[in-house]
Amino acid sequence: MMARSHSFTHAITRKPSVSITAGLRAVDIGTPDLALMQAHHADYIAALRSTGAEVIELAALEAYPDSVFVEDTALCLPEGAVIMRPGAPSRLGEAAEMAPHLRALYGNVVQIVGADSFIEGGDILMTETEILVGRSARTNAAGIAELTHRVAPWGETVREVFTPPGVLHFKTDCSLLDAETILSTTRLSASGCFKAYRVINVAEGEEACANAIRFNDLVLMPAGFPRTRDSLLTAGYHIHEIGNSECAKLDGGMSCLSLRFTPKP
Ligand code: CIR
Repeated sequence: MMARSHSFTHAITRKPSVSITAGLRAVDIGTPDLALMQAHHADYIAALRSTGAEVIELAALEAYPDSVFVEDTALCLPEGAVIMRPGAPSRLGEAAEMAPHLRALYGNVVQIVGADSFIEGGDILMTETEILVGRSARTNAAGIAELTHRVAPWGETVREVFTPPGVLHFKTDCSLLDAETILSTTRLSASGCFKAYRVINVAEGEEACANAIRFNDLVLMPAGFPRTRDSLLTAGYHIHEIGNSECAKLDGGMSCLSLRFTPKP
């Protein structure tokens, strides 16, 4: 059986725009260098392709500085896709830009539409059995309630979980490694939200590498976190490190750069 949470035939990415220098950031630690970000992005796409998956590269959208972070625009499930309603006003229009690309691949595409509903893909972790969603500055109770309602006909269950204070997205602090295992910061796993899973905590001081992705046989993680990398290697994962210095200036990591899915026409 296909592991729905990490076996994928497709991914969608979007090229970074020149306007990326105006991207949102919680704390200003510098302006991203576009050329270096493009080089990291190319490495990321090559790693996804090396697993045999088809990667659809969308054109840059200058009107949306954060549009390289496509994960926030949709949730791709085995049964269909859900178009999100990003809580950052400057990002709201990115969801409509993604919708036609998913409609071309999926028979079932539904949309979060409530005027008060806000939800971003970075706050959602799909596992083999459930969909975990953390409330954040971008995702509110109405957004979670609407997601719950939209995916119920597909037999999907949504569980609301805790997002550590001051963290942009729930998934800034965790990733799925396989059907049973989650990589997490201690500040998140201490909340007890992963009791049903095996948890590997990132090394102390390496919290910025908790946002990784399992994509087919690979785990893509940001470069520069040797203690966590070594513990994942010891646990038997195939690690591929990608430079993330420029996305990190905009609070972005491995998961935000793609939508990963197996389309169901
Ligand atoms: C933002 O603040 O929306 C972007 N600068 C970063 C988005 C990162 N997205 C993600 O982790 N899913």
